[in-house]
Amino acid sequence: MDKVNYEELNNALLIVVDVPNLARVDGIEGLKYKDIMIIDHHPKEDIKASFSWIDEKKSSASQMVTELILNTKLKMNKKVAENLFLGMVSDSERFSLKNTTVETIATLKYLLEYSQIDFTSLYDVLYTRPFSEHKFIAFITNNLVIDENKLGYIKISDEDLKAFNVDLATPSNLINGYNFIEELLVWTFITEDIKNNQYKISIRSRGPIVNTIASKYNGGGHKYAAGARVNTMEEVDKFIKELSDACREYENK
Ligand SMILES: [Mn+2]
Repeated sequence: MDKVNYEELNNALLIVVDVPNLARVDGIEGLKYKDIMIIDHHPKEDIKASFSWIDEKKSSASQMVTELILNTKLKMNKKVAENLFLGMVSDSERFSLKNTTVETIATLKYLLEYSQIDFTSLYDVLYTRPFSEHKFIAFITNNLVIDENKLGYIKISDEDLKAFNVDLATPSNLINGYNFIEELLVWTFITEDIKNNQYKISIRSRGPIVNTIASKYNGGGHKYAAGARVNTMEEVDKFIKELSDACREYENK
């Protein structure tokens, strides 16, 4: 994000996009804001705002911002159009997630016609990666434990991250890649965050609702795509058991 000199700001309006908890809003330490506006497609959580546009039926906040611009006198330049395209593609996992609708595609068509951006070249930005990261994917695949309730989980240590030269954000960026595996109902990557002495958890589901479980472990998110953070391995194991139980209940229904 652009660096802002907060000292110069009086009565700032904080526009929060694509995140429902204040603790997860990046880069606002020291900012004195007078009011908040929300544009989001996550279920509402703790942020209090005078104006909220929250719509869980939208596939991405980028889709919402695109619609806002295209339906008002706001303008977008090429860079903005490119970023909105990338946001729409990545947040919907290339228009494959359940909240992708005909409206999403209509907005996309409108965006591409309006901006005339070279969109197929932009996939390079999203998907080109070093071979070491590909080897890390193989590591996850080889070490993912799948239990009798169709829960897949892996505990990734800081050493593992270092061995593959990837960072703490990498596992959560890769988790959608396990979306079409028959043997998995829910899968979770638990990554050691050595700096904060915590475990960062990403969760995806093809059945049970998981954000309610995540919310018990300092997290939240969408029904089928959520995240959490815990401090001890005991909590991690408790969390894994709870997810596994949810899988069993789902299968028994
Ligand atoms: Mn989003």
